[in-house]
Amino acid sequence: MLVFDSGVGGLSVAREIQQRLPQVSLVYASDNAFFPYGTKGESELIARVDLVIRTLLNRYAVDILVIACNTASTLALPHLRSQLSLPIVGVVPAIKPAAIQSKTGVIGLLATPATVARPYTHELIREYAANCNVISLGSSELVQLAEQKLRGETLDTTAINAIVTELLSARHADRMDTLVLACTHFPLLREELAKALPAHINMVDSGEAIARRVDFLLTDTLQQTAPCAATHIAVFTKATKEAELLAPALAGFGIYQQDY
Ligand code: DGN
Repeated sequence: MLVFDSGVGGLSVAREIQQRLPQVSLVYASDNAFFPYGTKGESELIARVDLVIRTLLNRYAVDILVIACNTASTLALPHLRSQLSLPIVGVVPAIKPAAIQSKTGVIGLLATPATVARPYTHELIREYAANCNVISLGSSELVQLAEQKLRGETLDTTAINAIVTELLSARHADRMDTLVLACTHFPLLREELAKALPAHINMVDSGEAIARRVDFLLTDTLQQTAPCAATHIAVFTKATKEAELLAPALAGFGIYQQDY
């Protein structure tokens, strides 16, 4: 299985998959050479994701592809599905479960500025949260903070507090009871966000649902495969010192740095 993101955010999804399917081998790929995705043009990003995924698929035996990045999934899923024949699971904002869970009908949506602006996201809101008030906020800063946290750096929590204050200053935000973490980096900051948010706000992300979907898709394949030790590999598309600093967060993974 290949789990792909622009950085380390997809590890929040990979961890859910590993927890549910510890027997499955996993390649985690971080496109750190092109990080962050949130600021890239749409055609440039589709071409980049296409190139990196094809290169990885040529190099590793992959039975299922997980695009563990909302910014890439909300843009490139139709393209990838039309080009590749393997099953592809995309990670998109968890608007539907949030709308089901919310009692007040006021939902926060925290994502990258690109995901917040995508027609795909607006379509999800129209389809599943038409009766809700969705308060969206795009933040690139939280993505950087999540990367810093996994590198073991001390975090500037005033930046997190400022983002939460901005979110809660929107009209009707006093009734918000559910917050969608619609960037795979953000569950890595769950503790810090919980400290900054009022206690009654429940955070929802896509990680567990993705692990369930992967489990469902893999069940047939796994039953046919003889049991063997699972291997975990992390691939970075650019060799940097930062990637080395991530080693503690990647315990159990063999780390490879390749220039793509
Ligand atoms: N982790 C990515 C996401 O879920 O949108 C985005 C991070 C980025 O490259 N900005």
